Amino acid sequence: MKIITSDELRTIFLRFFEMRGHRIVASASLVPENDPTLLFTGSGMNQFKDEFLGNVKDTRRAATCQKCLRTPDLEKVGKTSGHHTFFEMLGNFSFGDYFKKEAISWAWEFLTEEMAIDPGKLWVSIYKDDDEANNIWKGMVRISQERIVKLGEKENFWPSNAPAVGPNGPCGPCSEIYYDWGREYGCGRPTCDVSCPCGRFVEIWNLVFTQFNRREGGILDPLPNKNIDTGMGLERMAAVLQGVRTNFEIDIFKPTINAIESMMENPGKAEESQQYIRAIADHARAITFLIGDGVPPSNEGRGYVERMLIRRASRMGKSLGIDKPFLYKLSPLMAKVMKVPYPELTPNRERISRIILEEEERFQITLEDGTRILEKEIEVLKRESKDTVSGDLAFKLYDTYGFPLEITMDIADSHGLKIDREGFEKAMDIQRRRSRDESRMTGEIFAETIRSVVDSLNKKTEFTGYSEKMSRSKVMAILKDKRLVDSAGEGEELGIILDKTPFYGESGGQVGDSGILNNEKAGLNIIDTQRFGETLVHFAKLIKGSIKVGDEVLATIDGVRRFNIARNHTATHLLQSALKNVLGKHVEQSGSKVDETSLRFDFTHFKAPEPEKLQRVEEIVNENIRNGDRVCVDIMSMAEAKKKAATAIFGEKYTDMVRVISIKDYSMELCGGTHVESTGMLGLFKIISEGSISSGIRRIEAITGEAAYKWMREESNIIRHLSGALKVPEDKIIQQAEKMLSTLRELEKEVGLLKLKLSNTLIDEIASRSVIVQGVRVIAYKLEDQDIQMMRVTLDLLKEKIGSGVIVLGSARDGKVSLVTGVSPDLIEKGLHAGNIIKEVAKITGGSGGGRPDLAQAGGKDVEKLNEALEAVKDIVVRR
Ligand code: ALA
Repeated sequence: MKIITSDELRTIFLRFFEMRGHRIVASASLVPENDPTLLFTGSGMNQFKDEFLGNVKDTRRAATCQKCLRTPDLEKVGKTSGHHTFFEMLGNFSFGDYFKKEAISWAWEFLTEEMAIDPGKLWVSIYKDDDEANNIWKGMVRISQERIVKLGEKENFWPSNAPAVGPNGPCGPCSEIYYDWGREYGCGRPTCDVSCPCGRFVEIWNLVFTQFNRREGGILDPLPNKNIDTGMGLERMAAVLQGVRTNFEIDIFKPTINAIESMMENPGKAEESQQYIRAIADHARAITFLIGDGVPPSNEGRGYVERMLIRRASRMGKSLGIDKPFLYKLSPLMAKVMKVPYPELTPNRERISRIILEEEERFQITLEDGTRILEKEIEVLKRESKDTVSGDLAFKLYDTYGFPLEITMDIADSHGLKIDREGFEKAMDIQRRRSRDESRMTGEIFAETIRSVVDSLNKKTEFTGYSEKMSRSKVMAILKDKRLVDSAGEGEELGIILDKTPFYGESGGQVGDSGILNNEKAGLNIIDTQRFGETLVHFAKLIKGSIKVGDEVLATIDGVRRFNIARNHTATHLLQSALKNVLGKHVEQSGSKVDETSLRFDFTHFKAPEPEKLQRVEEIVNENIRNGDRVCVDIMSMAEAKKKAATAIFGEKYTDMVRVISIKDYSMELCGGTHVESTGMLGLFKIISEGSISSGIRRIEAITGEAAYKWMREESNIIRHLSGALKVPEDKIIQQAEKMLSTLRELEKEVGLLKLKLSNTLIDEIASRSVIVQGVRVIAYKLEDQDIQMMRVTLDLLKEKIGSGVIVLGSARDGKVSLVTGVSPDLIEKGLHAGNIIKEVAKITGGSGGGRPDLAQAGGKDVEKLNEALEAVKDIVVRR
């Protein structure tokens, strides 16, 4: 067997299948295209959904090396020889073309001839009922029957257990190929075979024979087109070919592992350290690729997984004695190792590294505080012989110190303790509610009590508001002051629960509806509607009459407000699609707020979008509005939604029905909100702000409909006024403003020059006129025809020049006297006061004034008396 590098392995694999009529297709992004429901691309077949379903027919055979990311085995990463988060999957695919015979014999040929693996080292497993595969392995390939292990649908069906538990859709039996490291590496038990987890056998290739379509009830219909989907773990195969026992010793990981060890002060060989080093190497690679594929760290979805990986690796680094940020140094290394298959990483390596560093720094700060708190608590728990960290503490660490639950779990785990997950979830729930209730008059205590009361009622409210603005409803419960009451009277503030209602309860970023409830006896204003599980509570004020449980009421929403909310909600869908279109597929919603006045949309993106791009986004949304596209609402199963949305029908099981909002071919979102029927109803869409709200997350605020129109009108009013004020036509405003600004700049320059001139000549001249009276330098000087501003400037310059002294400047202008006085700090200490001095001086000119000890100014009437007044300054200073 020859030693083969990972780069060679990829190339040889793809060539091998290219020679056999396969189209070589590039790896898809880790972020599944057009599929909001699937977190990451987790296998080679994800990108071929249309081909598998027979919707696209131009490719019959394909081969890929696919970047994959899976997190269910996160805990195992580093602890075993062959688990990863990020990994590469080599695969060959047949879409209604060749089937088992070719798939099996080519796999065998590739392994034993192309890779020259000793056939005596290979074992296979097949699905227990798959005689066809058994015959091919035995009859064609000529493997002895003892090396063909028959297993059940857990191991040898893909997706695993599909016949019994689903998901519905294409699936099939599979056959796995194992490499046998030898008896000496195993458990030694006589029963040890490919299904034994002892490590002797490693699964290197999974051949899936996608031949059934599963229907409800586990019925397997044969597919008209039989497909082949295979997946070979590149790292595992490379380990076999490079003769190393763990994936972390192959060429891809060596440089990273060495780099981590070189950062450690004592790179011992302890098993735990080794596990951490391996996990760090794994995570460093995953985050490098994730950021490369456009996923910045964040608090939701993909970004959250990434943040968790960074924090996990960061913390492990700390356990290894690496105290400073270090992960960011590993990503350029990874870019280098992977530059042949993924050249796109190279130009991005600095940027990726910077994002990681920023995240590491942020985490370092919180980690120290949080760990200290947790470890203290763990000490207490141990002393008390308890084994569970409370949910409240886990939540506090999450909320205040930014600890993902996984990290708290890891730390607790390393002390042999558990976490009260339920308690954590509960605390989390309360927090969500609290932040939502913040703005409500009722406040948090009321809100929390409402929740417990509502929960105890166990009454679901039917929501009729998708199609109706009004419904005849029955009062099921009335809440008053945190309690259930049977009836209520005029003026009271209440929570009303109805059997059915058109009022939308706040959720999915959309605010709750307002409106009225009434009947012959009563009238209630509904200020807000909130959702507590499946119960809707109307926050009401009883305006007239009285109400009791069992009453019939007419529930009517504020239709105009709802319409405006719907406009803004539909606008967020248009905005999301336009953002993806203009900025790229990495754009992912990370929050939104929709009410009747505006909408807010938070999304993942690294940098400020260029103004032209933002303008393009706005343009596209407005184009969609002008086209008056229909907004379609469909209810379907999650599986169907996934199928429509994209590649993700495999892997997970969903039974829930979901609501899908789609607009033509450009927008499809799972959404429970209320929308307009046609994009045209938005009228107009205007972005009013864009900015960053945290690293990698941007926020757009926008308005629609009348608000957008009014905003535009206001803008044009401003422009009209400006045009009037600047006395130029509207299209010349910018030019004129620029001209004025440049004039202003010139004037400022001139003023500066003048000041300079003053300081050079006049200031010297005035200072030379100073006299010393009783050790105090005094200047009393008349300036010719100066305004007060200029006098103040002169005073400042004089102060600077003489340092210690009393200065009085006077000037006559337009028949009036102006005076300014300054006293230096040392003389203030001796009791001199500018305000008092100027009062006396001003009096002589028939005026008055005053001010602070250091600076004062005054006015006088008698211009003739100015000289006399200035003459008096010396005496005044002496007297003081
Ligand atoms: N899709 C198959 C797997 O992921 C090949 O194992």
